[in-house]
Amino acid sequence: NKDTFSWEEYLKETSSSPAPPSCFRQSRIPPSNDFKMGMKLEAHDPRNSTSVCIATVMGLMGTRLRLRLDGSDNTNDFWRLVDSADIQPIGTCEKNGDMLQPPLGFRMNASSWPMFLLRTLSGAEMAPATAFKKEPSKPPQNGFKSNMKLEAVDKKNPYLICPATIGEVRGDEIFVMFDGWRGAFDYWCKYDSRDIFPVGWCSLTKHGLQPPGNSVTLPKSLQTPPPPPSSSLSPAKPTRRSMQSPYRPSAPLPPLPVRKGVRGR
Ligand code: MLZ
Repeated sequence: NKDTFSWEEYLKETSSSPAPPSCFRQSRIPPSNDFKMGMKLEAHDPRNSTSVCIATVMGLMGTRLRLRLDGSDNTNDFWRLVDSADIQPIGTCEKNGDMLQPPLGFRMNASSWPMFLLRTLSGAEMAPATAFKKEPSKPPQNGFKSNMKLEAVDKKNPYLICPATIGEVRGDEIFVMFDGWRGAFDYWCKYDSRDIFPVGWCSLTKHGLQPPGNSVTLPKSLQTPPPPPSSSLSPAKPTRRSMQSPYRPSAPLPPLPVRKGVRGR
């Protein structure tokens, strides 16, 4: 079937190999997703990670949850794995002697937070403790090598997981290049990022996998090398580069079949 992406064919087509599963901070056997729509839980505010907020499950995809902080608007949804250390059952914060915080950008007056919290939690369906899975430990070292293939979250479109290639390795960081998108979505991240997965993860967890983009492939000699990792002070920013290829075939390849669909953004 020409319209469905197959890693097996693609790896052959690009004469490349997948990064070994042991390189990733992911369970070898993906955890089950036992959450349900509408369930409430505690989550660290992605925009203010020291504060713990109430979140509602707005969607489920594979082993990931689409979350919205209660009291925030609908434009700041974020995704977390069911075995993320960023989420916990309701009551955890209080048990630790902490207080639940309004999200950054709480849409009401701060003085209405205690009452809002009370109302939010009364009668709410709380995600059971058994749905939260233990976060896997970090692999002991960065085992990635350039040109290895993987599946990675597109940070600009975080509902998407896409085929990607390791572009460069520097210390604890890796450069993730999205196949067929000319660098527009590439980023540096730590080797133990929870946003990267071994080849086959999406298929195993029944998460959609976006097929590679259809941008042209340039020979390595014409490609711009990736920029160095950003300093540890600022979060890794995706960097736009004009011309580069997501993969380096051993010989020039015919162009990939053009897939219809929306591009850019
Ligand atoms: N903005 C595009 C999505 C591009 C995703 C690329 N992923 C590497 C769209 O709206 O379809």
